[in-house]
Amino acid sequence: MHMPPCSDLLASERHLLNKRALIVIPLLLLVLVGLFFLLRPASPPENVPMTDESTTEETQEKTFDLAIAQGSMAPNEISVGEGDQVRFRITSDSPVAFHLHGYDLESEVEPGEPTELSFTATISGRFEIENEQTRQELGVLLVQPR
Ligand SMILES: [Cu+2]
Repeated sequence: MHMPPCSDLLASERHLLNKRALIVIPLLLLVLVGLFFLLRPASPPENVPMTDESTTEETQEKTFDLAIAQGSMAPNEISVGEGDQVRFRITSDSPVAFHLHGYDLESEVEPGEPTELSFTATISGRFEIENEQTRQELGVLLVQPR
């Protein structure tokens, strides 16, 4: 008696299926990895430049602590951008008539009484800050145009 041919046939078919699986599975993995790399970098670059633009173009709120001692102010140069909301917090060791030229804002500052001066920097340019009582220059405000 001889062996039925079917077992031989099955064995060769199984062998063929294994061969196909060896080719198809790595191909599927390759496609999945390719899709992963194609889709992954798409999201971050869209968000990054947006935040950079908003910080350079939008006006800002800026607060400066200005300390006057023995007739001189620190810092004596204040730089802002046109349209910025500016707030000065001024302290002095002696009574001072704080006068910002150009904007023509004046504030009396007494020792031990921090005084606030708020304004919008609508005019660009270089403006003198003076102690109106002594006619001494305390510093300058620089407003950069946009
Ligand atoms: Cu003045």
